[in-house]
Amino acid sequence: GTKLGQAPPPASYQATPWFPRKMRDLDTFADKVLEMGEELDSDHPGARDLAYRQRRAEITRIAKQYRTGQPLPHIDYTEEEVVTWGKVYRHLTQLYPTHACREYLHVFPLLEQNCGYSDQSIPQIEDISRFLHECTGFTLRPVMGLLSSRDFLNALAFRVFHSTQYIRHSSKPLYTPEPDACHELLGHVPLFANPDFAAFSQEIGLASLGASDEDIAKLATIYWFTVEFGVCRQPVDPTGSTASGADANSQIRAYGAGLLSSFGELEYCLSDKPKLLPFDPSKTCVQEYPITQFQPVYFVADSFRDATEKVREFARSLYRPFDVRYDPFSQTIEVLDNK
Ligand code: HBI
Ligand code: FE
Repeated sequence: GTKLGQAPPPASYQATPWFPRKMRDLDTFADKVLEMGEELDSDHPGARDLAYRQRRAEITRIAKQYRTGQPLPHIDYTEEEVVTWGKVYRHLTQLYPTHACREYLHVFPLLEQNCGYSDQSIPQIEDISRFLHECTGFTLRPVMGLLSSRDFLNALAFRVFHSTQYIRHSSKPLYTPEPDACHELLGHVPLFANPDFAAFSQEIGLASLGASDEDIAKLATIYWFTVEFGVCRQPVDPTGSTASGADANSQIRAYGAGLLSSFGELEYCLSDKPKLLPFDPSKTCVQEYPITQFQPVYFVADSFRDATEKVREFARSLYRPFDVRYDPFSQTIEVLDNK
C-alpha cells in the first residue's frame, strides 16, 4: 500500500503488468512468439528452401508443446545441420583463446567434457540444462522463436533461459538473422555456468517483473549491451592479445553472446574501430543501437559482480510499488508489499 509521504506513481506507471510468480507460469509463454515462430521472412536465407521450412516447423512445434517438468526435447539433428554447426564451432573456437573473457574460457572445456560439445555433434539442451543447474541453478527451456522483451527477461528472474533448438540455414553458416542453437549454445550457455554472471542475469530478470513498458525497454537495452554485446576489462594474460581500450595491466575481452557467436563481430569488437564506454546502467539504458550491423558502441564492465551491483542500484531507481525476491526452493517469486 501507499505510505504517507511516498511519491505518487509516475504517469508512465499504470496498473502493475501481469508477471509470472511460479515456474509453471512460464508455460504461458509457449505460444507467444513475436516473429520467426512458424513463418520465415522473405529475406531469410532459408525462406525458399521448402525442406528447411518444414524442418523449422517441426522443431517449432516441439517447442510449442513443451511444459514445465517434462524432459527437454531431444532433437535428432541431420547430417547437414551437424555440418553447419561444425563450421561455426571450428571458426569460433579458434578465436576464443584470444577474444573470450576468462570466465568463458574456464567453462568451455567443462562443456566439452560433460555435455558433448564438439565440432562433430550438436549438444542436447537436456544435458546442458542439467549441467547448468548443477553449476548455478540455471535451466534451459525450448522456445519457438523471439519472445517479447518482457517475457524473455521475466524468465531470467527464475534463472531460466529460453533456447531455440533449430540450426541456421546451411547456405550461410556464419550468418543468422535470429537466434539459433549455435548462438544459444556457443554464445549464451557457457557463462550461465558462472555464478557471478548467473546472478547478474537474474538481477535484470528480477527488475523486469511487473515493470512499466518504459522500464522494460530500458532493461532490454541493458540486456543488449551486456548479455548480448558486453565486453569486459580483465587482467592481462601475457600470452593473449591486447586490444584498444586496454592498458599495460588490463585487456578487453568479449562476454556477450552476440559477440561470442559471431566470427566477424568477435574480431571487430576488439579492434580499434568501435567506441568503448564504461558500463553505467543509467547511460547504457538509453543508448541507441543498430540490430543488423556491427555495434558502433560497446560498454565495458569491470566485473560481473560490479555490473550486478550497478544494475541493482539502477533497478532501485525505477518505480515499482513492491519488491520481489526469488525463492529457489519453491521456485516462486515472493512479492514484498513493503513500499
Ligand atoms: N527471445 N527467444 C528469444 N531469445 C532472445 O535472445 C531474446 C528474445 N526476446 C527478446 C530478447 N532476446 C532481447 O533482445 C531483449 O529484448 C530482452
Ligand atoms: Fe541471444
